[in-house]
Amino acid sequence: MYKQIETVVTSAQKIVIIQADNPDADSLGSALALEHILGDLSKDVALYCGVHIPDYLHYIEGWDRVVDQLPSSFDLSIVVDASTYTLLEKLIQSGGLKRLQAKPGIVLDHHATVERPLDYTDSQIIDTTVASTGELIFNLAVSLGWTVSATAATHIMASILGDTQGLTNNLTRASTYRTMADLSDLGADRIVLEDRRREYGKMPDKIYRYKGILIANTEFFSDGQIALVHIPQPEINEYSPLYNPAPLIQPDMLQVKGVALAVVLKSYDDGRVTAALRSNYGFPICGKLAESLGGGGHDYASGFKVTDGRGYEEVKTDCLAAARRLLETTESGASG
Ligand SMILES: [Mn+2]
Repeated sequence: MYKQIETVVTSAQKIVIIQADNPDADSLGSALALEHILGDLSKDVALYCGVHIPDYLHYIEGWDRVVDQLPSSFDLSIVVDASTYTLLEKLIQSGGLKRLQAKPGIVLDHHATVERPLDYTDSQIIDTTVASTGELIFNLAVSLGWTVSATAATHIMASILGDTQGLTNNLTRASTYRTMADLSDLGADRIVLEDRRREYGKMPDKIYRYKGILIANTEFFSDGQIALVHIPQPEINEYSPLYNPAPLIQPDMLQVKGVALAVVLKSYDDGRVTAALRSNYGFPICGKLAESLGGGGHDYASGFKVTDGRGYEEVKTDCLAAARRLLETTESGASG
């Protein structure tokens, strides 16, 4: 497949890199790394994401080159860190997907659990053995002899640190450390990267106080195994532009004794309900739980979106019921 990717890239000049509607450090780091690697191959590279790159990712230099419009022309698209139509809704709504499908395409991803997989191209690498799509891109570049500059290496490092939560979750393998060492050799500096991330991750005092509200609003279910908090539209309006509420509260929810699963549900005025799911080590249920509600993701981190008219209360009930079933089949404390 690496050779097929090489052939497709070689015959293209204008390349657009596509991030799905849930940009994170991996998708952004992957897109920017590819921008540099392909730029060094003298390609013209454009970066697309249908949604705004969240503020907490602005420590990754180059985020402001990502735009929400496809370029007027391109020869090739590369979707990074996603392989499902479900996460390309903005592109579908804008008619952009048809333009993608009319040209050669590449899909680079590491998610195992996906609904409605992208099926318009056979040039796909879905590698579930890597920690992040950035790591996949690094392996691809090394294998094809493509230059990985210090800047590209830094972006790949950001992608790995993002998906592994700083090399602490189960996506981290021995090979991930080897890749991190290779990236260091190429000039990526983790200390500088972490310092920038901390600086950009600082919250306004208003958000610090909002965290207290979220803590007060957290409900516990199933003998304290499930922590759940609801963020309704007015709170999304007031706080989301300043800070993403889920990462603000979810790590603390998982630090409550007895909690296996942390659920953050957002409900919107248009009827949409979205969920961010995180679980503690030993409870690898997030991917399956999200899948049962039309979403997807990893064992310990996933999400879903309900747009079929079910209201918040109904989605909450369905999510809790599915979570209980999955927790019952998971031996407490079993190694993940
Ligand atoms: Mn990823």
